[in-house]
Amino acid sequence: MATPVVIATGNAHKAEEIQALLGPDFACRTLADFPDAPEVEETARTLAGNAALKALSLVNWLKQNEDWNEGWVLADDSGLEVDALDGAPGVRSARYAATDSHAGNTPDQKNNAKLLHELSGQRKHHRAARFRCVIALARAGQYGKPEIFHGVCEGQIIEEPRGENGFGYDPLFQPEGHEQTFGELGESVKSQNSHRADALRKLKDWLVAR
Ligand code: ITT
Repeated sequence: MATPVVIATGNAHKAEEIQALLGPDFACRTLADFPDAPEVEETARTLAGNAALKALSLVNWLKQNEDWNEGWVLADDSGLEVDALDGAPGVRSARYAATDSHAGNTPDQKNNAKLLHELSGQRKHHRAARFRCVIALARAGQYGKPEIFHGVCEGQIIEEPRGENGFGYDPLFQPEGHEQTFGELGESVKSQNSHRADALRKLKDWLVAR
């Protein structure tokens, strides 16, 4: 029987990628299946801190409101790190274009436009960047510390968006070893090479080894 996993995300693209990467041995639900679960404010200073916050708050909510004790709760906090911008947008990737530091997520298009603006005039060799993904995995129904898995994908930021696939900064990110962006390359390449794939490979190895 497939292992139940509740993914603590409101980002449908991210959820789809995680479901595809985990494969048929895992039966995934997302926050879309629990519309009353509260939104978690991402107040931590690191991706790992925010991933743990999102996972543990959903464990608590599911236990108290749905009497949910089955399987795992998984949260992904991810972002883009650009060398020429001292690691920005980093932990603020989802709200990079916001002017108010407490504002919620800003649209991908605005975040991408701000990134290009900040990098204008920077030559190719100054546009090195990487996606990072941190996944927190907690046992449903238990309040213990979650297991943390890190994934990374190196690449560079191109000068104008290309491609319609994926989400977020994908049309601007050219992974190492490719001439096209994740926006152009599509799921089959992203599911092998991405920061999320890297973190989820480690998670699956950990589940098999325990
Ligand atoms: P949840 O917190 O509900 O999971 P979110 O979109 O707010 O969804 P994060 O706080 O982890 O997720 O922010 C991640 C942001 O980083 C995301 O909105 C994108 O802008 C960017 N990002 C992360 N992974 C990405 C990917 O695979 N491709 C493109 N952009 C990505």
